Amino acid sequence: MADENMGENTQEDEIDLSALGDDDLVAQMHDDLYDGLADEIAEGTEILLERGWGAQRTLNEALVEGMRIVGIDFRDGILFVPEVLMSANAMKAGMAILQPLLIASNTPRMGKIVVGTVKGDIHDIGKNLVAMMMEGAGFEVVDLGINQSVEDFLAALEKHQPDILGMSALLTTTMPYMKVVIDTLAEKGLRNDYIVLVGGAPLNEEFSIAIGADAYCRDAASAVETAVEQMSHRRGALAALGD
Ligand code: B1M
Repeated sequence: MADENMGENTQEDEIDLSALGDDDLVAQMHDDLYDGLADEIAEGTEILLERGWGAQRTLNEALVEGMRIVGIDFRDGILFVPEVLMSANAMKAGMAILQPLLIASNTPRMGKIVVGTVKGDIHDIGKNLVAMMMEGAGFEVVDLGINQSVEDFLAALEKHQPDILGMSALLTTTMPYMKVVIDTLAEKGLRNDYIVLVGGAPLNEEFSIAIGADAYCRDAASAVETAVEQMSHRRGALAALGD
């Protein structure tokens, strides 16, 4: 008897994501993100989009919120690096589907940004989201990736001549490196050539002022807003100089 039931139990364990209502599906996606199930996250993302959810809502409510929950258990020692890497991988599977939708093809060019995660830091999900949203808002984005030294940033600024330098740091031990980059720009007389925006979970506005950045960006949406604002100030100031 026991043997006969075993197959049934396995089938019952398989959840049909498309049969779930929106709230249950989102809750299930939080669980799947927690368990690092990339295929299920991709499937859930597609289902929400098919049901008319916008890319931004899907990103915020299903993916970013799921990652926030992962972060709490990581902090509390319930999840460890290998598990969180799998969650990050699952998050990226969802983001890959949303990326083209967040990037409108016909938006006018707003400016150019070079963005990277600072030296010693390999967190890239938040930075990738910022890059994606900036691109969606019409910025040309050069994404340098993770673990970027001051030399890497300087070389990229020289090569790409952006309007904005964006730096990301997720660790309290790596956030001071942003000041190293800004101080080096100042020493070389380059600081005023770029708008410097910084972001990452442990930062705040006070820190950004203390290190001499132009602005702190709480999240990807505020990074876009701030970039647009700063670009319009910069263009205004340049126009005034021309008068
Ligand atoms: Co790490 N990790 N991690 N981790 N990790 C944190 C950051 C931590 C807060 C977890 C915790 O304890 N609760 C903690 C830092 C504690 C501290 O410093 N105070 C921590 C730690 C300790 C570590 C290790 C040291 C763990 C270890 O090895 N013992 C290690 C360090 C490795 C290193 O970098 N050298 C480590 C490793 C990892 C993984 C590799 C396993 C993985 C990263 C995978 C990857 O990114 N590819 C990982 C993850 C996933 C996290 C958490 C769980 C999630 C981060 C994330 O992706 N959030 C994180 C906990 C948390 O933050 N709640 C944690 C989602 C993302 C959308 O948000 O990154 O904040 P966020 O980005 C936002 C904003 O901050 C802002 O916009 C983004 C989008 O809205 N923003 C910017 C970010 N960058 C910006 C740049 C801008 C503008 C806005 O420029 C203009």
